[in-house]
Amino acid sequence: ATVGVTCVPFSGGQPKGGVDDGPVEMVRFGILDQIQGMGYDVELSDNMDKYRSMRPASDPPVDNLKNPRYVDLATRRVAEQVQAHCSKGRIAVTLGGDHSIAMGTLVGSSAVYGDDLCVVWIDAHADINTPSTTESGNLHGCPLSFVLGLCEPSEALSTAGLFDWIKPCVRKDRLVYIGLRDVDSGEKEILRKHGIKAFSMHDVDKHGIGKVVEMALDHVNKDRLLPIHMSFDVDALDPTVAPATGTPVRGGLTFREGHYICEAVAETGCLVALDLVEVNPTLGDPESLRQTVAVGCSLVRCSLGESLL
Ligand code: DIR
Ligand code: MN
Ligand code: MN
Ligand code: MN
Repeated sequence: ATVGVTCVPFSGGQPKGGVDDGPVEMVRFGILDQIQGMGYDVELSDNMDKYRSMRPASDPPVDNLKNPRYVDLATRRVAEQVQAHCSKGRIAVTLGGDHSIAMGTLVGSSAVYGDDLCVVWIDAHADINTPSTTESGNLHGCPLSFVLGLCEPSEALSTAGLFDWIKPCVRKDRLVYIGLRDVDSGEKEILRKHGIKAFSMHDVDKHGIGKVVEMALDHVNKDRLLPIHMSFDVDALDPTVAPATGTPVRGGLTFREGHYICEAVAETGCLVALDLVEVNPTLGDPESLRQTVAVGCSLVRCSLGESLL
């Protein structure tokens, strides 16, 4: 089997620099050799430096959204690169970068797998703000509203010609969350209104991770036959496990709980795309950095089946 890796050194979806160095550090840590060492062929998307040079000279907010042109350009490129991998039957692994890049990864994978695509979103946050509900204006808090088609029409965005290439491409009943613990009130309303299934840290405490993952997969993929796109924000893990990330929230997944999710998804044999995002090597001391990069790489390997016997 072949893994198609796309490195996305991109930080335009949120205000902190450094998250664009996440993929660089993961590659330096040896993730590509590690995947190859597991017996996969690895195909690397070309020219990752292009992402850095895509930043427009002028990019004022539109509808409160920050860096909208930069995010539009970068995510559109991500979509092309992920679609190219998926259409060749490769498992598309995308290393971020902030979570806004999931607009691109989901457009890319769904272009190939269509309505069948199941999305398993592992995060402390719901990332489902719309351009009208977002308080921060950071697009890494918004990717799901775009791909689910939940954004209200915006004259400002359409006049600027932004994000008009993103059509609703993920079904609401094929999205499930694990790890939530910091959800904005506007987002809670969206989850309720659309009946989107979410397992918070409360549910993990209550049922245990084994049961939660089983219920989550039952919800989106009862017979374990549909293709799965897992989008893993490293801030889903507890900050003691993954400290080097932009918006850490206490009370997260343990090292084992995070790995269990990846192992269980690997066990289905249905994984077609994986995002590993929000590793920010510039936040914290050298040991926090090493620990976070190492855990990010380890989650990728486990999702590809490293711990299966
Ligand atoms: C918040 C934080 N809901 C926002 N989101 C984060 O800015 O929309 N996502 N940190 O990862
Ligand atoms: Mn998050
Ligand atoms: Mn356009
Ligand atoms: Mn996120």
